[in-house]
Amino acid sequence: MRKPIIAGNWKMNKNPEETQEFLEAIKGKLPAADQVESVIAAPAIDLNALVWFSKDSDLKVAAENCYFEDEGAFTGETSPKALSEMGVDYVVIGHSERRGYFHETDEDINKKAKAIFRNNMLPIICCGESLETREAGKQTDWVVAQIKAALAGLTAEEVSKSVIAYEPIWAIGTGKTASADQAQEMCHAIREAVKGLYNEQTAENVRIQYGGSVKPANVKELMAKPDIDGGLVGGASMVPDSFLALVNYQN
Ligand code: G2H
Repeated sequence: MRKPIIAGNWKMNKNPEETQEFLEAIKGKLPAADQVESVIAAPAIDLNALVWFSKDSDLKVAAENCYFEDEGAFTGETSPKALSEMGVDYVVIGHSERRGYFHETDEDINKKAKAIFRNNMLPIICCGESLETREAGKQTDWVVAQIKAALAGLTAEEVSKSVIAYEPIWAIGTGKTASADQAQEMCHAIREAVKGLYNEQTAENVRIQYGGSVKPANVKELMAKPDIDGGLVGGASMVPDSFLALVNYQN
């Protein structure tokens, strides 16, 4: 059985003080870690507070990005080695905002996935099509190609532990959620692609999230779908009560 994984993605929001206030508000209210994995992906400047909180709670911590080299003369980048040493669990890679605004390529994302495993963390690998691609009916080929490129050279064992987040670009921050059926259809296609690239067991193990305007009102319906194992949530993860409603969706 795959464990559900609900991850907040704060994007470029919250300073360390606001992070502390958020953590105070969710203290003692997260679901047990053996039921649901609760994760927050936060800006690098907030990670220290989250890691300290996570030591004594069921929260897991994600960075929103990292570089693919461990250290060196790369001004302004974040070292995956340093993230791992400070206690970060996951790194989100390939978010459509990084691909779009910062020109991240499939090759960069693949190198980052390898760097994350090399440093004993796990990737949350984002994929998703634009409205134009969906309207042309090419969404499945597009997303499968992104996944194939991101996973190139990873072992079955690594892919088994990975998280893939399907986020249709047209549903991000727009209030337009893909229907639960549309989300399920693509998450199933991703699992089938993993089966073709690796094997049945790897496909059964890999966890696939849906992202794009997930909120307390639609999380249950999405999570009821057989191939949706979690959510990557932006806007609705930034208010403590809303984040708590999402991670406690089973109650
Ligand atoms: C998609 C998502 C979080 P939102 O980017 O990754 O954001 O839930 O605000 O659509």
